[in-house]
Amino acid sequence: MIAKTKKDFEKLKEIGKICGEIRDELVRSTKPGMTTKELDDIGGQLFEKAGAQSAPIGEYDFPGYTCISVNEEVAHGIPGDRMIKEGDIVNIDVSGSKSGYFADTGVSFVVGNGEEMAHKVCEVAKEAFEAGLAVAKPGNKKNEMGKASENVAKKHGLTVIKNLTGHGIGRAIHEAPNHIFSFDAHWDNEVLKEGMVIAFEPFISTFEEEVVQGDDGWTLLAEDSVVAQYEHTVILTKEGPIITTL
Ligand code: M3C
Ligand code: CO
Ligand code: CO
Repeated sequence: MIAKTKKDFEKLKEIGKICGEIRDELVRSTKPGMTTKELDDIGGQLFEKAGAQSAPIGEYDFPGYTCISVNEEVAHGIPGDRMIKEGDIVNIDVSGSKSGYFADTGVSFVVGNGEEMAHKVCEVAKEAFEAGLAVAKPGNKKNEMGKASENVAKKHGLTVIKNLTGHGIGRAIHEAPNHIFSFDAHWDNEVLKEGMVIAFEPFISTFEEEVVQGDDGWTLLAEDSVVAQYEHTVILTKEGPIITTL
């Protein structure tokens, strides 16, 4: 969407704050020995307390309030009886709506102490997000964001997952612009606009460039590499980006 009115900004910030707080609470609650379903149930309670709705459930009938993906699971992991262990790389992706406005945010992190490479991909995913955000200005080409994020991955000897992209958001979880690439998609000439609301979400890998669909019809899997994501919802303005999900 293009945010225009005071109400648009207020409502986008309200649901952004709710999703950001749920994400942070789920990260804090993640302990070895817990199942991903136990974590997701906390997310469900927090959505209810905030008077907000889970977007995966509301928009897609996804079997969970949030998406929780562990190790080889990269995204759209279904909360279930998988037990979280020390050293696991966990992605918590929280998206929701309130009063018809949406937000989407995600983070990957290592539970306790893990392999150095797992910590590194998480840090680089955040750095790739920040590099894209630095050029997320009305009037710039959308592809500047992808270029900046791919350059960060390359600098660290890592790759970007090319078949997962960011997206427009606002009055639905996924809306125009349909794809915000995290790599140099040179054919993409679209220009960023004042008030545009986007979810930018680079996925950084140790060497792969694509994820594959799992047998459950939801989970997106890495075949052999370690992958991390970092995502926020952002309103673009000429005064600078407003991150609703901080
Ligand atoms: N929040 C998710 C979508 C959840 S709906 C099941 C997203 O938009 O960030 C992703 N899209 C692709 C991978 S993760
Ligand atoms: Co998301
Ligand atoms: Co998203």
